[in-house]
This record gives sequence, structure tokens and C-alpha cells, in this order.
Amino acid sequence: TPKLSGPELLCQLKDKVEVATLTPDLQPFSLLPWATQLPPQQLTSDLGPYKSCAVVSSAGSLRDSGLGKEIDSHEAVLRFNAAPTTGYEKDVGSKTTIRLINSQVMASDDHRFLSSSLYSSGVLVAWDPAPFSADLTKWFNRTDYPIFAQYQRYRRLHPLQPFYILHPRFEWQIWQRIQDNMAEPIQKNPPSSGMLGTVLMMSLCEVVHVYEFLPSRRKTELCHYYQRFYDAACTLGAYHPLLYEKNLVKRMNQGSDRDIYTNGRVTLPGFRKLNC
Ligand code: NCC
Repeated sequence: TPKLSGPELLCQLKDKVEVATLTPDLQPFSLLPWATQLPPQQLTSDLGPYKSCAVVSSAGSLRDSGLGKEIDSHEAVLRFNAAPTTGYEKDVGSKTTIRLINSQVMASDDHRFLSSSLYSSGVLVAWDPAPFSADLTKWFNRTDYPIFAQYQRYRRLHPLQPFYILHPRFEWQIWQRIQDNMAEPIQKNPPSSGMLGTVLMMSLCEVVHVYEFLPSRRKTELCHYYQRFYDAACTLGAYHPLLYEKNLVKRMNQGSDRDIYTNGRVTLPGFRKLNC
């Protein structure tokens, strides 16, 4: 594989990845009564464009970062899964514009997805590890977790909150960008929420700052800033091709290495701003 430069990688990502969400007209959903609960328009036509955005990884290295004010200064802030702000404002801020959640969070009892107030502000975007084909009918018949049953329940309880489901094409198109730019075969599991959220924001924002995805000098085995649980796999990956994702993001970074080291901050251009 020829090693592409940062700008070349950025243009590939822009050209070959489409941020698509499910709409009521898509088969097999169009045949189901609950399809009307899906947003009629694509997420990318409803949200943004935003000037400056923050993607806040859930990494333990956000602890004692003092990055909260900086994170909140961005026009839009994306957070992941069960990551809280209450009690952690100094380090992660308090603004949540979009929350990207995996289907495991929606389905598992301990997250209390349907009742916890954690999920009730901002725009929700959900995804599920779908079969590689990204075929909607195959996926519908074999989701990793019961994403659609939970979606319907949540929508009935919170009908006014915007809530999108990512098209499985999106996760596998990003996976393909990672694989095509690595010399070795990577595991056939979808990229982490962190990677999906970063590309999602690149399609909505002029500039995207990603915090503690590439770990700073605060790098730690503490998995999440909000939990006393230690596992280096949270930072390095096991199921997700996380190390490869991070390699790609490092190559696309337009900020300095010093910024990564001291602030855990990566700077990426939004797709609209790119001249390919
Ligand atoms: O841990 P998770 O991700 O919720 O973290 C969100 C994203 O932040 C980045 N991250 C996190 C921790 C860390 N030390 N370094 C990091 O770089 C990653 O990019 C990560 O995606 C997920 O991707 O959805 C994931 O979700 C959890 C879990 O389902 C949820 O937290 C809910 O409890 C997965 N953990 C397990 O399945 C046990 C995790 O593998 C990926």
C-alpha cells in the first residue's frame, strides 16, 4: 500500500465516506408501521453547519485535564455512550450537542437508556455493528443488539428529541478507509464510536477538535474518566481496530504534536473546507 499524505487521506475520507442515516422510505423499514418514527431527513441536512466542534473521547486521560472551558467554547460538542458531564465539568465541560451511542448502551439494563436523564438532552445518534455487506434487510434480521426495539420504545417516551440511526454503510466505509491505508489485514469489526463520531463531525463542522483520542501525557490505563475501571485495551483496542483508527487520525492531524502531548488535542478540517 502506498502511504498517503495527510491531505490525501482527508480527501479519501471526504470522497468515499457518506454520512448516511436511516429514513422512513428505506426498505425494509418502509414496510413497517414504526418507520414514521425515523427522521424524514438526513442528519447532515438537519444539523449544522457548525464553525468549530469538539469531539470528547471518554478516555481516562481526560481526568485532571482542565479542558472543560475549552471544550464548551466550541459551537457543537459530541459525546459518547454513557459519558456524563455532571460532576466532571472542569475536565470535560457541560455542553452536549450530539450524543453518539452504540446499540449495546441502548439494550443493556445497567445503562437504563429509556429512563436515565443522561440521554435526554441534545441530539441522539445510534449505531449497531452490522454485517459487513451493510445490507439493510440482513442487518434488520441480525442486529448485534436489539437497536430497533429500543429505538421504538425511546421514541414513544421522548417523541420530540431528535434521534437518528446511522446507516451501516457509514461504519464499513470508514473501516475500508482504515484497511486500505494499512499494510496488514485488520479485524473485520466496525470502527469505534470515537472514529465514527469524528468523521460525523467532520461532515458538520468547519474545524473539529478531538480530545484525548490520541492520548496526551496524562495517558493512563484508567478506561473512562467517569469510572474506576482499568484496562489498557480501552485506549489500544481489542474488538475495535482502535490502534489503526488512531494511526489514521494521527496522520490527518493538522495541529502540532505538542498539542497532542499537552492537551490530548487533535485538529481536523471539516470536509466542506477541504479542497480536493
Ligand atoms: O468506551 P467507549 O466506547 O464508550 O468510549 C467512547 C470512545 O472513546 C474512545 N476512547 C475511550 C476510552 C479510552 N481509554 N480511549 C479512547 O480512545 C474510543 O474511540 C471510544 O469509541 C464504543 O466505541 O462504543 C465503546 O463503547 C464501550 C461500551 O459499550 C460503552 O462505553 C457502554 O458501556 C465498549 N466497551 C465494551 O464493550 C466493554 C468499548 O469497547 C467501545
